[in-house]
Amino acid sequence: AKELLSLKEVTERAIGDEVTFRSRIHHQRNVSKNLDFLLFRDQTHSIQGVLQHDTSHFVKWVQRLEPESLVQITGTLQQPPEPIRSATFTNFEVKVYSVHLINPARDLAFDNYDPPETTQHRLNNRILDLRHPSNQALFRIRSMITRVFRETLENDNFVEIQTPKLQPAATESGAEVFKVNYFGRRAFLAQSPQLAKQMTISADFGKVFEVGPVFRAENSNTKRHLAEYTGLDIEMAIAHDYHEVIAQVDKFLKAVFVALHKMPELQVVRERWPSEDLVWLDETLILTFPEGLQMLRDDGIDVEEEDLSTRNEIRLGELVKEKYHTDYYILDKFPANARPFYTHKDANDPKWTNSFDIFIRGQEICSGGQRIHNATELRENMRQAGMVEDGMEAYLEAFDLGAPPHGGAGLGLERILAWTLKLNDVRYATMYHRDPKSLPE
Ligand code: ATP
Ligand code: AMO
Repeated sequence: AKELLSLKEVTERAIGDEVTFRSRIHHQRNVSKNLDFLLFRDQTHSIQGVLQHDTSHFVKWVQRLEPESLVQITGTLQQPPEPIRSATFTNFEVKVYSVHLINPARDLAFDNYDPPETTQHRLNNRILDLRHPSNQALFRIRSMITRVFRETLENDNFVEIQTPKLQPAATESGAEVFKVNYFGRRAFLAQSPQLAKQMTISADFGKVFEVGPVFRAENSNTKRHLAEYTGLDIEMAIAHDYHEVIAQVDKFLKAVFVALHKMPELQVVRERWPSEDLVWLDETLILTFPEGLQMLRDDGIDVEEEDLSTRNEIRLGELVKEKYHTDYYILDKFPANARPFYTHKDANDPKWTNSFDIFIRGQEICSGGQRIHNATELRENMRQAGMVEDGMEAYLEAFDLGAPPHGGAGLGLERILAWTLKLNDVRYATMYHRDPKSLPE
């Protein structure tokens, strides 16, 4: 049997070599009954093929093959007539002498050689869309991010955990929770691993992380919200200060930025979604919430101390970029009103909290902070937030056992991708997105 090469491996061969590869027919240009130019595409690369043959019925048969059909090609490598410019093209042309049809494709909703601009049509035909080089590159970048998350945390002795997605109570209070029928009782899909990851710290695991699904019944269509997304969560006992949590998340994100700018896939993604290199500082900028408010006020914006609207967050991102020359920064010390019940207050002024958000290009990608570890204080805070203890019994019992001081953070994987790469819509960053319109009626 002939050795089956990937087109990436083909790039390492030489002119005159015979090669065999499996690929999609990306495009055909039928020149005559004896001459056909083909474009072949596999996961990462494309190659131009020339089919010139005396037996015109063979050429005609190939010309009738649908785009996206899976074929096995044998041919010899030759110099391309023009220099190749695209990041995904091999440096050769292949003179084709054998075409074996492995599996034909049919009823294509669109042509990947010239895909439609409209998002919805592409998302509705996702498998075809995912075959496009831009998505092949994007999902390899996504895979890099989860790998770097695991690597940086495991290096620092974090333990990977998986917590239940069926929960007895809402994990982030809020209304956006999916209810499920749990053997006749009511349960909820986890809006975050928040309660379980904190309980694991009371169980003395010290430092933990999770990569898992997060469910939010966000009944609106925005470019930032999914009904199911992938959460990257950490939780850790802290020695002195919750800035130990910031340092961990910062280490991970910087490792991602460095790895990303080394990946050839970045250029491929940019052919579809143009973006400039992300700019970040060696020493990450940490602004306090009041400092952020002041920057907005100096810009003539009338903002309250309660919280920031998305619009003001984006404006603040622009102001930070102008003043500090960074696309990546941390906003620390959020007001208590804007944060969930488990958030630890600032020891000097309970109006503020030991909690932060992280922004990329003005968009929130992470929330985190120190948690209340004192059981009495936690119950009191829940009461003040108008919460009932129903369904929270196991969580509260974990605190009666004396939890260590701790903090953590949660990042949205799709948001990291969407804003770092300027996809401008989180739906592109997940393979099979869930939003209010996703499932059949
Ligand atoms: P997170 O839930 O992670 O905090 P978020 O972006 O939903 O992220 P919120 O604090 O809930 O942040 O809201 C910030 C702003 O986003 C709000 O001021 C609101 O204007 C807007 N917003 C939040 N949720 C929605 C939504 N489902 N649809 C439209 N706008 C929203
Ligand atoms: P929060 O609710 O801010 O915090 O969520 C954490 C991060 O998750 C992402 N995110 C989303 N991504 C896509 N679609 C959504 N609907 C969506 N909602 C949120 C954002 C956000 O920053 N338990 C806390 C985290 C913690 O303190 O550890 C929490 O869930 O990137």
